[in-house]
Amino acid sequence: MTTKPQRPRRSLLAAVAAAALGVVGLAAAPASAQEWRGWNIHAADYPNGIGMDAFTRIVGERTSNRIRMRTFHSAQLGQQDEAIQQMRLGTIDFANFNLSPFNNLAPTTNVVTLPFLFRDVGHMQRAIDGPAGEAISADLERIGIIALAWYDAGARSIYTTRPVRTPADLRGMKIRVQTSDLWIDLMRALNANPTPLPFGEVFTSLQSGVIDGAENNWPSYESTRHFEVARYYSTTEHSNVPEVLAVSQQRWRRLNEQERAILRDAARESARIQRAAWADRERVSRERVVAAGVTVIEIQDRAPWATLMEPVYAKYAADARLAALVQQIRALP
Ligand code: BDP
Repeated sequence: MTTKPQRPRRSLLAAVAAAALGVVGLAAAPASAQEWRGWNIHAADYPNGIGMDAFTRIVGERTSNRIRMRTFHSAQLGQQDEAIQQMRLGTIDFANFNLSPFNNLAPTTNVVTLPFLFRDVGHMQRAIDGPAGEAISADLERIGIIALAWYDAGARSIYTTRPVRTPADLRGMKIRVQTSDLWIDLMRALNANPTPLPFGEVFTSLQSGVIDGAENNWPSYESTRHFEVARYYSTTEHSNVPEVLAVSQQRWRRLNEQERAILRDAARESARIQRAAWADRERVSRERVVAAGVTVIEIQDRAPWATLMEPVYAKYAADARLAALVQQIRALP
């Protein structure tokens, strides 16, 4: 555990006693030497790790290391649902999250998870850098998370241990999803059997036959080596849910305006770096899995898939506020 700044209300006596006992974690750290802990589910060389490392480097430089940040890559600090809880409690200070694990906590994140909503990456970026991002930031702030910038996560497609060409092929197959009601309903709408599991358990679950498939973008499919056990990748491209680079409200509250501006700028710069790295890695990951003998099933006609998604829209975009956001996103160029 890192040392945390002392709470102002603690009595001097308690502080002295704690110091005398050498209680780790209770001793006061000078405000000038903050050490922030960052969570990343991916490896350091994944585009998101590259983006986060740029963020921490820029913040260090611009605050003369007054704010020192360290990212723990490869889910060293736990899986994503625990990490979200830790961030709300303030034991993780910053992180990059996919927005789907917030679906049950922050309603507007459902909108950007909705299947077949975005026409392409540009459309997704205009939404998340604009109206969707604003609405989601407000929602996340209510649960103690301050959104600073948005990362790309490409299109998610279904990959399986048996070939899937049409929605009918998915019937009854156990498909891993992120922990989100929307994702469970989405898979049900496709007549699959949704199985929520942490990202870190997907490989062994595929291997042991607990699940028959999962869904993700090219870089995650490749970097996790899921492609070694699920050999069919069907380009359904059913969701383009983006990601957030965020800090915990507990930390944010203690920053002054100048420091906040530094963090916001650094986060935006890191997003530019992540997005460029993302575009490259999508191509490279696809090439790698194809070279490794994966069968890519090109889904030419997505209409039969999209039609089945009506119940998902009826349930998750029915609320007036969310429906308005969907309309606003659709109206974007
Ligand atoms: C990846 C996201 C990561 C998610 C993972 C998942 O970058 O944040 O945890 O998908 O499916 O694409 O759990």
